[in-house]
Amino acid sequence: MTQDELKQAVARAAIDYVVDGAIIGVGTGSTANFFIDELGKIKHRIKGAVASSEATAARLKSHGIDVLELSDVDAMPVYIDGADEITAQGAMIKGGGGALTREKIVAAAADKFICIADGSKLVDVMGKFPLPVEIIPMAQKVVSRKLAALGGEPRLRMKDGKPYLTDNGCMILDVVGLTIANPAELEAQINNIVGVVTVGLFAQRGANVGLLGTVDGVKKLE
Ligand code: ABF
Repeated sequence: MTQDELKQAVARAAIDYVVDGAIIGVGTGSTANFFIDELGKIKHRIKGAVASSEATAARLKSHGIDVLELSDVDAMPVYIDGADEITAQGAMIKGGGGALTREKIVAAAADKFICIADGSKLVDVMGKFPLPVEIIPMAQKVVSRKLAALGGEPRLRMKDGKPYLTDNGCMILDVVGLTIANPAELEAQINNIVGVVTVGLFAQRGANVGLLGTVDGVKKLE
């Protein structure tokens, strides 16, 4: 099976976690896109969705799914999203797609986080994937120094020869060379660096359920 077929399989499996009549939190990335396409087939069963990025909002709307503002939503049973790395305990590195801040906000508002990923995302120890850290642009140098002091090499994410800017108008430092033995501790440390908006470690609040696409079928972490 191709990686896309594995992503499609977990996207289909995630439909089982959709609560009828509810508002669904929806993530960002290629796996989340497959989920949105599946959600479009059963849009009559849901009240609407909260998007974690402008790209996800656009894709939801293209399927005729009502996109609601998080500030207009009281309850959200599930948030469904991908990850760049995930451990057996449900801790994740997210943000490869640049949407980590809104993903973390929408995930925090949901009762359950269902992570959908192809099996290659499962790791024993996170850090091989560069850790995204969203920052206030003026803080680039001061935050970079603090991240280097934590043992990583921060690299400013670029796009078309200019600093990449998130939906929030912020920059991203991708930190390479980390071996993240204690994800929750590192998440707290980086959260405390002045100028950091969001760190792409989802460990203090990780996934409640992980659905992993493998050649042997969809495996469930929980
Ligand atoms: C998103 O899913 C991001 O946080 C993460 O980078 C991305 C993974 O992308 P893909 O599903 O395309 O592998 O939630």
